[in-house]
Amino acid sequence: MTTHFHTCTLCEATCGIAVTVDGGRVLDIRGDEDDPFSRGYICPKATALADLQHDPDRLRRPLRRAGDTWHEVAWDEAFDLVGSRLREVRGRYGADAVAVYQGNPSAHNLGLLTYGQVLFRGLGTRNLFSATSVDQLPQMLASFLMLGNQVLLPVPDIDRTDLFVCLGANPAVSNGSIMTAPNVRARLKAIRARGGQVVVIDPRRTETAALADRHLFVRPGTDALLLLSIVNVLFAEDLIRLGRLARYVSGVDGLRSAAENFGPDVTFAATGVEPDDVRWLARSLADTPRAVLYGRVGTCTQEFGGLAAWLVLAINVLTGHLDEPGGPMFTTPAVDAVPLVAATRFRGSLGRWHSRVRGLPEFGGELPAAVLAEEIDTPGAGQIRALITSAGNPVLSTPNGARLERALPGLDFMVSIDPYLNETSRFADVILPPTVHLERSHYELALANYSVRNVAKYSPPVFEREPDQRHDWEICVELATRLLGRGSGVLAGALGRRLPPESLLDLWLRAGPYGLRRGLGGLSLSRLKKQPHGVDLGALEPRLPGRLGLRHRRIDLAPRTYLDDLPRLRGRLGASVAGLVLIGRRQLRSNNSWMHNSERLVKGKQRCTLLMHPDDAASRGLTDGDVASLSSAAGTIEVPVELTDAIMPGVVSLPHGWGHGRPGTRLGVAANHPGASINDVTDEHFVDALTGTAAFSGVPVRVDALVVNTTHLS
Ligand SMILES: Nc1nc2c(c(=O)[nH]1)N[C@H]1C(S)=C(S)[C@@H](COP(=O)(O)OP(=O)(O)OC[C@H]3O[C@@H](n4cnc5c(=O)[nH]c(N)nc54)[C@H](O)[C@@H]3O)O[C@H]1N2
Ligand SMILES: Nc1nc2c(c(=O)[nH]1)N[C@H]1C(S)=C(S)[C@@H](COP(=O)(O)OP(=O)(O)OC[C@H]3O[C@@H](n4cnc5c(=O)[nH]c(N)nc54)[C@H](O)[C@@H]3O)O[C@H]1N2
Ligand code: SF4
Ligand SMILES: [Mo]
Repeated sequence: MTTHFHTCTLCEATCGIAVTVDGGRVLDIRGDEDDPFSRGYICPKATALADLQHDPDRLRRPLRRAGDTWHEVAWDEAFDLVGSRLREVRGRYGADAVAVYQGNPSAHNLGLLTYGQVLFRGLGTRNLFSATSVDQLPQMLASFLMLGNQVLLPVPDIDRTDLFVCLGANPAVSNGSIMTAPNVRARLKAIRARGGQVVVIDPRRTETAALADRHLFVRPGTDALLLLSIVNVLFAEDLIRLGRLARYVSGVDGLRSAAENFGPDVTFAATGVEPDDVRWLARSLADTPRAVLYGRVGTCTQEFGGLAAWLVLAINVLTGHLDEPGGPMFTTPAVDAVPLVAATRFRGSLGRWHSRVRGLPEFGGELPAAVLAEEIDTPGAGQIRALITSAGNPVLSTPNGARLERALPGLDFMVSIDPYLNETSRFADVILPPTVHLERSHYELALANYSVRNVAKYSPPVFEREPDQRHDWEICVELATRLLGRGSGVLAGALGRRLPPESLLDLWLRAGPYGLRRGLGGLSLSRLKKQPHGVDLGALEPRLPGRLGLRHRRIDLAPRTYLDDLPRLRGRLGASVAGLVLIGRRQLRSNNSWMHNSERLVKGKQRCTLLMHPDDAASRGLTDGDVASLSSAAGTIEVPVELTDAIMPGVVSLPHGWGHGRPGTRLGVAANHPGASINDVTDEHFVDALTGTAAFSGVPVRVDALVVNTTHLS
């Protein structure tokens, strides 16, 4: 029996785990008490890593399709097949004919963040897609346009703040996002224990609201209006306090005039937030020395997500909180992404090209996932003919996944790099299954940049992989050598052989802020290996103006891109909202679309329910537990209704990532707890027109009692 220390990477909290192993099986997974950051905390999902490890449904060798059946093939055969078919498509139709979708787990995967990018970016396709455009894109755009670097994202200094205003996030359940903070519930409680306040602004009185001093309902999709009113009050009441960074701030007057006609009395009808509450919010943010306005996925994935993300950052600047203790701060990570991308195109870009069918803009080299289906199913020059999915399940995760599902069989070729035969990968011609968490080493390359303390941790694999298993990065290197032509393909191959991701990590650690430059005791991979619980590198420190970079030595409060989008927002003021709108929610025992094959996570009562206010239910003849039809412009699904007054009247909420009842998958447990996919109802045409980000919040829907009333639920 041995105990290994590793990291749970199912969500962004990245808790340290202690994994006890006996005879090749996980006996037990606990929180690692000696991890200086997570201190023994884990949520119920961590133990499900054992189910992932031992899941009989998990693929370990490549699968090749023959009609409706699959057979295992050797790796070389699979690589050669994928290589030749993709080369064929590229040869005939050009580089853009091969699309890529990179999903959420890529963010935690050292191999995908290194050699994955060599392959996917190296393909040179304009049809690059990822979870970014169904998630944090607006926040990255704000950092790019206002601070000059899309990866320079501020993190709430939650451990020192005295006012945490939480907009469109539910960290008590999501465990924090762009705020890596193990045991965020304890950190939220500590704010109140030290006399501070937590305020939640959300169309649902959430689990986070239950820990807060105040909760305010806001109508879905109207955050930008609410925020503009806060800006309006800050100027009207002379509450602007630029503080230390004043001389770097530009665009103050532009922002003042932008907010001029959006006073709290004007926006009230649309947002539902009382003018007095808006004034109270503005004054509290201005008058609390250590305060932060934190906006997350609910503010991004909506019709005005771009504007909302701009205004969140702008308000933090106007009130003098940016880069101050207790405010939104910047990390000093051991491997620092900011200088790594500062000189490159990864610094940020918007609209360098547009999607072929609908003309939505490129961002950071990618197109919005909302156009993926139409780019496949709309004939003509430039049509997508082949698709690579890597660590993504876009059939369940992207708006109108049902259309994508209908489009995928029309591809000439599809390959999925994924450990499961799931809702998306079942359409592939070849599935290349990588090793999973406990079979590989881990360093949190990306998310350590967004952590509430500076931390670094390296974990070796818990299990030795079987000889015929491949890591993600090895799969990517093999494909790169077959696809990227002589120059970069050979280079990728040579690099991969000589410099596995760990070696790159070592170089970056040594060159980083705690590396050898800081003297002989600096961080390196071998040093980290001697600290299996990780190292704490201290609290966040003020980093501006240094981090603004030489090309952008200012904080721009009024970028043209946003000012030009304001007329669209003004149009929203008068728009009447009749009927119901749909929002999403996350659940503690659920992790996006892919952990429902763990019995311990799905057991118990059905969780894929539609939350509805009792008044809305009564007027439709619905009672608790009834199955109703939920329909939108995009489609219709059937869902059980759960009544609660914790949701705003006129709003209904369904979690995402369900809908496992599809034929042809190999997910034995999930198939018994299928639920319905919210993304069969979300609408690929309902996006933030500025950024192309999917608008999952505020989708107009109808809910009707089913004629045949199935009152009993399994
Ligand atoms: N309606 C609605 N839709 C949403 C959201 C919402 O709030 N509402 N949220 C959006 C957000 S924020 C996100 S991030 C996306 C997430 O959606 P996706 O990007 O699709 O990611 P997941 O659903 O997590 O699916 C992960 C896939 O990767 C596979 N996988 C797991 N680990 C690995 C690995 O190490 N390597 C490889 N190669 N594969 C692996 C899994 O089997 C699974 O197929 O969903 C979005 N969709
Ligand atoms: N347990 C669990 N944890 C997760 C995940 C998971 O699937 N399960 N997914 C991970 C991922 S990929 C991500 S990106 C993070 C996301 O982490 P969070 O950003 O915390 O996301 P959610 O928990 O979805 O919270 C979004 C909140 O926005 C609210 N909301 C919806 N529409 C609006 C609106 O228009 N305005 C406002 N103000 N609020 C609105 C919703 O009611 C919800 O409470 O969570 C991560 N952690
Ligand atoms: S909060 Fe839960 S899922 Fe997230 S990293 Fe920690 S243990 Fe894993
Ligand atoms: Mo996400």
